[in-house]
Amino acid sequence: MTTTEHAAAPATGPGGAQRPARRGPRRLLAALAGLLAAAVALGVAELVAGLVGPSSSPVVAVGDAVITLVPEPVKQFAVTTFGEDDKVALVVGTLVVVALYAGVLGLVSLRSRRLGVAGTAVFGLLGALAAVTRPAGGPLGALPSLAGAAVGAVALLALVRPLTLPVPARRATSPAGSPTDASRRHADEVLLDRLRGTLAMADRKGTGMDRRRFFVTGGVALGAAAVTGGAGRLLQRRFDVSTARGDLALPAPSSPAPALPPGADLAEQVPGLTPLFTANRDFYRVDTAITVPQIRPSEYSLTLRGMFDAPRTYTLADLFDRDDVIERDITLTCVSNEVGGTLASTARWTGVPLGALLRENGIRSASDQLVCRSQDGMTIGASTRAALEVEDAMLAFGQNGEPLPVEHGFPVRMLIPGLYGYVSACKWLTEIEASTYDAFDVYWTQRDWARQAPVKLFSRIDTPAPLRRFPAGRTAIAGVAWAQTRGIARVEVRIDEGEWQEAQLSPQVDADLWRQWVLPHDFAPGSHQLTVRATAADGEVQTGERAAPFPDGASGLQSIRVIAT
Ligand SMILES: Nc1nc2c(c(=O)[nH]1)N[C@H]1C(S)=C(S)[C@@H](COP(=O)(O)O)O[C@H]1N2
Ligand SMILES: [Mo]
Repeated sequence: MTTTEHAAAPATGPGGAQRPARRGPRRLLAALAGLLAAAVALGVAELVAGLVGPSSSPVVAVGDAVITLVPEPVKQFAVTTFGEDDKVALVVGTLVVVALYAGVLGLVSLRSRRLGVAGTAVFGLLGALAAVTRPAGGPLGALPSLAGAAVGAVALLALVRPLTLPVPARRATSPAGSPTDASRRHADEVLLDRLRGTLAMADRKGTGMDRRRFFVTGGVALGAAAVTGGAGRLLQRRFDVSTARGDLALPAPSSPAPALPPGADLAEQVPGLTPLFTANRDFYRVDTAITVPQIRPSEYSLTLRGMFDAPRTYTLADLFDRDDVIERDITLTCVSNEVGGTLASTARWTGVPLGALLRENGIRSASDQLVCRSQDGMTIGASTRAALEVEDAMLAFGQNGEPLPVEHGFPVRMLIPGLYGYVSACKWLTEIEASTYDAFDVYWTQRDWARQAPVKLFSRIDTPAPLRRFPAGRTAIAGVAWAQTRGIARVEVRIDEGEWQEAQLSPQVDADLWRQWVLPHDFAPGSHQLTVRATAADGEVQTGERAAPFPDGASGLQSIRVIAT
């Protein structure tokens, strides 16, 4: 800048001239100052997180901490309201809270810069605390929040300053000997101000503001926020393991999955029916990870410890090179799945038999719980007995012929058919501790979910969709049903108050795989009530008794109204 700030101000004309501030706009600008300072702080924090690691980003760390701390009902509300976008909702929510706080800090800073700086420091300390206390977080995790807060405080001061200039400063005119328009305009302004009653307009502290300087500083702040934030995001990509995942070749299973008979997938004929296998990108996802753990295959290790005679540690190559690699078709279900819900998917999994691995390490019979730990600090408590006895329980590294997708646990997760995911399917699995239920409360049991939770007998109508109009006449009613480890024997549908009618089933391939069912029906025009129920191979008939997902899985029959026109 070649001119002084005071000379520059009048040159911008009426809007930019320094004048005693009216309170309204000044407060607005102060709030904006707070927001811009917060943007700078978050940008700088992202930049430093680009060096330290994505989970140290304050937004992520605070979001993670919120997930850990919020009461279970709130979490369930979030999952039912936002579904798989729950984490997006959380991040947006976190940002809204940050924005409100920042706006208030801006206003506070008008009165007291010291308070403004203190408020920024609190903000940084909270972020740092959240990052350091994350299970995967070390002391370096504090850096992004602290650096962000420090730069944010400087930005806040720089932005608030032009809003709180002492009024007498207005009288300083342009540098010596410039009898310009500007100074004349300035003089006019002073006169005008007097006419308007300057004293009445200036606020109690007698301060004025320099809007032009505010907006210039604001522009710089915004640019800095965008550049640091963008660069931080780019740097964070270094931690991404998708390339390493792409380079990985799965071992051929010594025991492949059973061949499917031709036409096994009824969805090929029935539009709207769930496919027999879920494409990896469509596989439901439930976890507490805001940033997905990125584990390099070369750095992966699985540690066994606790109640074993001779526990060892496995690399990914150790697991890949075993000669007992299996491939199995298994449906995975979430305990939060409601009656009629879609939190279940099916894949062809490749992995190592869990029971064999536990036995060869000498698991002790006194262990009744496996505490499975993931790289991001999740603990999942699986029944030792189920792990040893359920056929096809495995440590999976392949999903539908590819390495596990990063969101689904790359490089290794656990699967125990017949148990809900929260008591079996630990993703990003790095440690199995043979323990007991008495000795250790895992994440979900700390939140009062049941210790043991077998998947309940379930059936669902996929088509016709509830309340959607479809042409009267012959239409397939169809859906899926599962009774894991036992298999589905029968699915029946009741139309209005009629008799239960038996549906056709997809071939029984594996008891752990869901079965599709189809019942063609001639629909008379009008609205109809459809109800579905399944029977398991052991004779259990699906109960009509309603239970909510908490604490051990939903039950009840799905009944929907459909409209033929
Ligand atoms: N590390 C980790 N593993 C986890 C979870 C989690 O939050 N973290 N969620 C569990 C739950 S509740 C379910 S239902 C399954 C979901 O697996 P998916 O996301 O691959 O469908 O993963 C389980 N494994
Ligand atoms: Mo789940």
